[in-house]
Amino acid sequence: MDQLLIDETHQAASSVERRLGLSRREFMQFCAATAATLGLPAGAEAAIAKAVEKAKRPSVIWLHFQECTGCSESLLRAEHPTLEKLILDVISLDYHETLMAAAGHQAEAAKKAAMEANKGKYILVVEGAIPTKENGIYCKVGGRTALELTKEAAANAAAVIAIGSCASWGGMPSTGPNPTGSSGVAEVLGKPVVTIPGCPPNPYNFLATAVHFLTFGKLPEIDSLGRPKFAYGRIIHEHCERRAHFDAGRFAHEFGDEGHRKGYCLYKLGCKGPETYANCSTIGFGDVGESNWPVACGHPCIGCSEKGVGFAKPIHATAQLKGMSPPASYPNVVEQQGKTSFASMAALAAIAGAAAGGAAMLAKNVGKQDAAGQGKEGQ
Ligand code: FSX
Ligand code: SF4
Ligand code: F3S
Repeated sequence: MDQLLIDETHQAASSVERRLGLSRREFMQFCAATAATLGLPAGAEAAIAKAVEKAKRPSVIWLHFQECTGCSESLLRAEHPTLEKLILDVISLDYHETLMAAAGHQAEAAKKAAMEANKGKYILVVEGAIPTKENGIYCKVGGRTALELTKEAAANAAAVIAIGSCASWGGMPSTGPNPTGSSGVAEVLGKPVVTIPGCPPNPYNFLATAVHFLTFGKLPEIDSLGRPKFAYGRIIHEHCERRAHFDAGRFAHEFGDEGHRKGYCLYKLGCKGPETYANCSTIGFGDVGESNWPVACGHPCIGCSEKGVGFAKPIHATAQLKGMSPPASYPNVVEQQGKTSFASMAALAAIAGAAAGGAAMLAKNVGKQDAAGQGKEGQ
C-alpha cells in the first residue's frame, strides 16, 4: 500500500474507533477478514475501511416469513463481541420484525416510512420461505400475505437478498410433500435475486455481500442460482480438512467408532460435502475461525445450503460424488515399516515403465495384503 492509502486507512480506522469504541486493530481485522472472504486481492481492506467509515449506510428492510430466525440469530450472536456492532454500523437496519422495539401499527408505520424515505435505494432482505398455495394464506404479517409483502417491498428495492435456504429455495419448510407450497424469493418474484443459502448461512457471507455493495456500489458476482461466487463457487469436499482421509480410504463407519474418534472422513455416514457448494470449511461459524463447522464437530454435512440435497435427501444416505469417482482400491490405513507401500509400489511400477505388468502385480499384492486382514478401516 502506498503512504496516502495507509494514511487514509488509519483515518478511517480512527473514525470507526471513535464511533463504535472498537480498537483500530479489531476494525482492521474485520476489514481484512471481509476482504479475504470476498476473495479480494491484498490491499482491498483499505477500500473496505474507507467505505465502512462513511456515515451513510445502506438502508435495509428485513422481512421474516416461514423460518426459525436462525439466520438473524447467527448474524447477531457471533462470539466476537464487536461483530454485532459492526453489522449494525455497516447497514442501517430500518425494519426487522424480530429485532425492532416497535410492534403493531407502529412497526407497520416504520416500514412504510423506511420504504418511502429510501425508495429505489434500500436493500430488501428476505428471511424465510414464502407459502404460495391457496394464495399464500399460510403466512400473514399484519393481515397481509408473505406473497403480497414480498412483491410490494421488492418493487422499490435497489437489490433483493434472500438470506438462508428457506428464502433461497424453500429450505426446510419446503420439505416434501410441501403442504403450503413454500417457495424461494426468486420463484415468487419471477426474477433472479442474490441468495445466501445455508440453514443458517454463515453470517460473513451476508456481511461480505453487504460490504461489497457498500464498497463497490454493486452486489458481488453470482452463479446461476444467485449465489455469490466468492462463497459458493466450490464444493465443500474440495477444501475439507478430512479430505486426505477420504483420498486414503479412511472412513468413520459408525458414530463413535475408531475412525470417527480419529477424525476420519464422514462420507460413509452420509456427508454431503461432495455435492454441496459452500465455504463452511474455510471460514467456519461463530466467529471463532476455522474448524467450527459441522464436519469439524464430527457430524456429516447434511447439505443444508444445497437445493435438492438439504431437507431433500436422507441425512445418512451416501452423497453423489460430483466430478470425481472413488478409487477402486485403497492403501492400508497403517503401513507397516519395512513393507512396500501402495504409493511406493505405484511409483516403482511407473518408473519401471511396465504399466500393465506393474498394475497386475500391484493388484495381486494389494489382494494379498487385504487377505492378511490389514486396512479394515479403509475398506
Ligand atoms: Fe432458520 Fe433462517 Fe434455516 Fe431458514 O435460516 S436457520 S430455518 S435457512 O430461514 O431462520
Ligand atoms: Fe470432508 Fe465430507 Fe468430503 Fe469426507 S466426504 S472429505 S468429511 S466433505
Ligand atoms: Fe450446512 Fe453442510 Fe455447511 S450442513 S452448514 S452446508 S457443512
